[in-house]
Amino acid sequence: MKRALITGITGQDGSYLAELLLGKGYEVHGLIRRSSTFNTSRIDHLYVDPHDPDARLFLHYGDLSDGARLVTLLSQIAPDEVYNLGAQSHVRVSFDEPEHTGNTTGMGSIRLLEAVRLAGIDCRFYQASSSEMFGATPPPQNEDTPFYPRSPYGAAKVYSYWVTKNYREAYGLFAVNGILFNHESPRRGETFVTRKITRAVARIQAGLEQHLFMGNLDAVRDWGYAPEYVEGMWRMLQADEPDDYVLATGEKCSVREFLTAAFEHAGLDWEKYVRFDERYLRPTEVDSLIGDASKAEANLGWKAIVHAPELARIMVDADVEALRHEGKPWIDEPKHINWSV
Ligand code: NAP
Ligand code: G4F
Repeated sequence: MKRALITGITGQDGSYLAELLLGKGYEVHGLIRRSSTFNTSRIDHLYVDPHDPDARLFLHYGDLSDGARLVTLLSQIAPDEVYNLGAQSHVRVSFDEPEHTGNTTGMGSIRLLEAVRLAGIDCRFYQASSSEMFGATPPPQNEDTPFYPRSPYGAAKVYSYWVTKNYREAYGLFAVNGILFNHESPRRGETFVTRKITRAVARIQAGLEQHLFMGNLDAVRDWGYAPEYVEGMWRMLQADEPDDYVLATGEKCSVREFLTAAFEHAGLDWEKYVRFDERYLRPTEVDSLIGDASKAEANLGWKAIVHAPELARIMVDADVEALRHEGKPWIDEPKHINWSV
């Protein structure tokens, strides 16, 4: 049985990746942060009491700011695969908390890499790199595109990208960077723009809210569907050689277009409800991210299936359903990914 360690297991991607790996028969270990309230809602459905002999998901308290704890955990767990998904992942928040973002999103990665090295284990390492690293460099962006980060978050991810590459070259570690463009789902955090929109659509339709306050509607992103992207992460670690890969749909969509698709799906005209609020602007914006994932398609057989308009419909349906059930928004999430491509 293969053993994996996931940092950020309580996040959007961590929860889908844990599902994927458990489905493949892995023993999965997750790093979780101690918090005064429960923070495991995205993985509660996967949890089995560790006393149960069939339990294959194990959670460990820890933090990417605590290097000694990471060394202890790596030594004890001795995973075959490490997925570093933990981060302060919100770009706008990184302008408010630049030092904290640098400490977790940047330094957290080298602490984990160093823990792998000090523990002396033989494992493969995935680093959650980001299209945000391309920042001001115009699209289309691929693995050869120069980085020009436009936020403390983007700069911290560039640091993590390079130390991952450095540990590959310096120590022969099977370490890869997945340079992922925006990917969303009904489990997306409520303050990222897609989920903020689809949640508002459901609440406006139900008569619970009248307005949605937004920032820059002209920004262009390449939005894909998160469950497909965690499959790509796994494929990167199964390759014969370690390498860095872009994952993206290759299709552009502005925030305004996503708004239109989401509101139209609920039979609403967004212009009646959306208001501008400058607090959602960023000191420096990333205007346009559109990825070229042809290397991943050629080498890993990975290709995005769900594109932005369908993604908007999936997310609106899930948020409408969540209001009905007053529970988790992914109860009836469609299982329609076809991995034959
Ligand atoms: P997310 O939902 O915000 O999840 C972030 C995870 O990191 C959460 O589990 C969070 O724990 C954990 N975390 C935060 N600070 C930590 C710390 N100091 N120590 C340990 N864990 C910590 O993010 P996501 O969308 O799943 O993204 C996963 C990774 O991919 C992130 O590194 C993100 O930057 C990167 N990425 C995401 C996208 C995207 O479009 N989603 C694109 C490119 C790259 P709590 O639950 O306790 O907060
Ligand atoms: O949803 P967003 O906050 O995502 P952003 O900044 O693109 O970052 C996400 O994708 C990155 C990959 O490229 C990840 F690395 C990162 O961790 C995160 O997952 O904002 C998208 C766009 C921005 O241009 C923003 O200015 O939407 C614009 N926007 C307009 N109004 C808004 C809003 N963003 C948010 N969060 N809230 C608004 O009201």
